[in-house]
Amino acid sequence: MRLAGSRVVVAGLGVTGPSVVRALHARGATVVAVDGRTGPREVDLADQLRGDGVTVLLGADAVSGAGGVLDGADLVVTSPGWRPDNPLLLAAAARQVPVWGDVELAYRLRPTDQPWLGVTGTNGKTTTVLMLASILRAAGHHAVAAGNVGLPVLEAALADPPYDVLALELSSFQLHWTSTMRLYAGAVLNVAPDHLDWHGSLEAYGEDKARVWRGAAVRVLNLDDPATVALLGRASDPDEPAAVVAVTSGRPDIDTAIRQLDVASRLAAPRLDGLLGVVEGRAGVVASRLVEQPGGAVLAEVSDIRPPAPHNVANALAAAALARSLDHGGVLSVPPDAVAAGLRALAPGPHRIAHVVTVDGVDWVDDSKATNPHAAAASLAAFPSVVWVAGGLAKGARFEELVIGAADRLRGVVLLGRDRALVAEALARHAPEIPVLEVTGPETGGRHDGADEVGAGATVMDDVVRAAAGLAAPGDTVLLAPACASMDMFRDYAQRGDAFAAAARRLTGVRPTS
Ligand code: UMA
Repeated sequence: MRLAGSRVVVAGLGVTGPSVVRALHARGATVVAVDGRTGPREVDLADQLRGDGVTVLLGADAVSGAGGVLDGADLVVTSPGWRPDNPLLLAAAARQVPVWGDVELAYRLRPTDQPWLGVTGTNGKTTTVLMLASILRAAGHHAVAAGNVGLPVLEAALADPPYDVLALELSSFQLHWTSTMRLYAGAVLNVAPDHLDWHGSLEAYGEDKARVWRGAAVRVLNLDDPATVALLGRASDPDEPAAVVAVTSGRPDIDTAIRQLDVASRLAAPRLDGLLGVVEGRAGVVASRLVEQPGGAVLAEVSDIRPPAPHNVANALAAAALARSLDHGGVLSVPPDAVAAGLRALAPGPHRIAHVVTVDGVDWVDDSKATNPHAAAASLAAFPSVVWVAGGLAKGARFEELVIGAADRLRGVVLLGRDRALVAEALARHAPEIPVLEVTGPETGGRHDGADEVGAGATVMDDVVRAAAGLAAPGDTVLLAPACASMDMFRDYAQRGDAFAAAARRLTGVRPTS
């Protein structure tokens, strides 16, 4: 599609939208940008963009799909969070106006010799792309992590000077709105129920995740996650042969791995071109047609991976497989020792099982990034005796399995947020003996209702930590692992984690160190 002279509607002016507007405007498109919010941030941004000649419409009417916004439109470029059943996007579909996501647009505009590597999965994506970018940089390349991790893909793809390679965290939302995008190599880490309200079903969610493999030369998957193995079976297409590289945090056995893949794909067994796993504390390639040494190669020590929890070892091996695939394919050189160097250079991200403070024998830990039950289960499994702080927006998730799995580690539970009753019900059913305290507070009632006030829950955290302190005994961990999204009370998970950490320090009288 020729962008110059075309009329493009840009849906959303959050983190992604401004990069889309700028890219389109610079290419001579007539841009109409819309956002349902009318807060001071949106008003300021609208003023700036109007100054550049962009039409900006704010408020409920602008995103209703009515009122002529779509008249004459050749294309809609949507921000990732917009649901497919949003009235504006439905109206575009009814008029047969194509809808792209920002990732699709970036793919079409990128330097054509720039390879893209992508990571998706319910959990671990951010950590894995940060590992991947670090490995690529250790190999001497100008590389960056972009996408759901925070840096809009367009900014990375159009950067000057251009990046040699992009390490992309791709959410199911972003993948949903891609059509022609083809990665050089794509990884699926795991698939567990999340964002079901957006996708409509677990199956549709999985299908969108599998788009990370579509047309890729190399498909990487986590063998430890049966749902991912099954997804590979469903996504296998004889017309699109790809190399398959599996990773496991356990001892890798090539025959077992091939059998697992065979079962998943039923008829056409996908090729297994590489298997990465762990043998006696050393992480590396154990069997591979893609590596030079048939006997395998050690890529890193498990102690190079921080934290060395099993799920994180699988993340690191997926990052290693993606990076090394460039080398095997003759695209960019990534020597084996860049893997260990890249992993060692990486500092753990904030709000991911981050230790806040220890007072009176109680550890306070912020895992605000655990925004779904699957992530919270991994987090709870890391501590023997926990006062669990949970709740927020459930996004269609259920909490039964999580509570059953964690019940014997729970000292007590403090619940907050709009959907806390769902967690409370699961606790009442499966762990009735565990004390549960509920904290109520101001809630914005959802993120996209045009409300200007966000972060109204910040003060509630003082009540939360007081309640948690009352339940905790020496040796316990007070763990914020909400299993829910934050946007009912906070701007995002980072603000929720910061509020928790600040309240814990206030309560315990400990000043922040930085
Ligand atoms: N909006 C409307 N109407 C709607 C929906 C949104 O007007 O129906 C407006 C909002 O008022 C807001 C803008 O659209 O101004 C927000 O768009 P968005 O929700 O797509 O979010 P962005 O700010 O563009 O951020 C997005 C990702 N957000 C989501 O996918 C929800 C960010 O991931 C990502 O970092 C950013 O793009 C980078 O380009 C965040 C996230 O929560 C971290 N991701 C989910 C997750 O990790 O679970 C997928």
